[in-house]
Amino acid sequence: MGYSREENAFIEWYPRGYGVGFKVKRRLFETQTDYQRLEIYETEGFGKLLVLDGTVQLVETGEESYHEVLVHPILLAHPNPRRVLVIGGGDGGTLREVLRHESVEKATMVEIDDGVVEASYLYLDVAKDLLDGLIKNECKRAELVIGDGVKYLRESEEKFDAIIVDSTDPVGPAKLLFSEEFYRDAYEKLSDPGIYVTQAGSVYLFTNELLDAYRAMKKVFDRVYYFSFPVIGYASPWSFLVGVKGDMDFRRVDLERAKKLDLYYYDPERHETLFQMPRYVRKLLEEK
Ligand code: AG3
Repeated sequence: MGYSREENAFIEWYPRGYGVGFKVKRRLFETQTDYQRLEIYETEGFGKLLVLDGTVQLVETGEESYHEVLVHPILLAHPNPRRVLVIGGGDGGTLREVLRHESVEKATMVEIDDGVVEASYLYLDVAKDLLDGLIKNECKRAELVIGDGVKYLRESEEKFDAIIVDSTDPVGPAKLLFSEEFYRDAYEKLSDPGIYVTQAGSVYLFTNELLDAYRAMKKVFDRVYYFSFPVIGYASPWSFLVGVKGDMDFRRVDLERAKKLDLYYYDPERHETLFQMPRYVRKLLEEK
């Protein structure tokens, strides 16, 4: 675990000495926010790189590999997502994808660290215009709340058709987002039908954290699904967990609506390929 910064490379180290890295030209920005250490690098071949507490959050070239897959499968499985909550995701990539769905009337992004929003607006070409609008509170269909997602959800009096957790790993500020208690709050605030998705770490390297989250979600949601996908910049495949409230089948997506989105990375016509996994992971999930 940890990371190394060499003269011209940034490497994130996962357990057992597995590394994911980028050759970098220079570091553009570095700061300690109220919550974490934030760095932005210019990479050689993947645009800019955003790092929080030594963990890779995204590279500009390839961020679709994560944002499309986090957002579109669940919103295309839901019959009519109108109200969406994003927790985390301060770089704006997730919200940007949410707003591509015409059915979405209002989306709220609750990010704990305004340092991430500001640095992403200033340095990253991910969702600049959107972040600018959010900061000025000028977006018609979207709003930004700087605050703790756990608290926000607990105190919210609204219901959401979809809740998307785009967090850092389950340590530090994000730990509570992977707790049974939080899943209960989320379930309560989902409409019926409603759908929840969270990123859930590397399939191979964070298997225990993944199983813990899966087990906790099983206690709360009516159905829980696992899927994984290669994500550029992370120890792939990366896992995602989906929780459903009410009667909805996450194995089916609306291909008519999908056509309008003109996706680059996630392929709704091959939706079933999301569900492939190593046999031992399937066995472990079945045991739970
Ligand atoms: N969300 C972070 C996923 C976790 C990455 N973990 C890691 N590299 N160890 C990404 C935010 C993108 N909107």
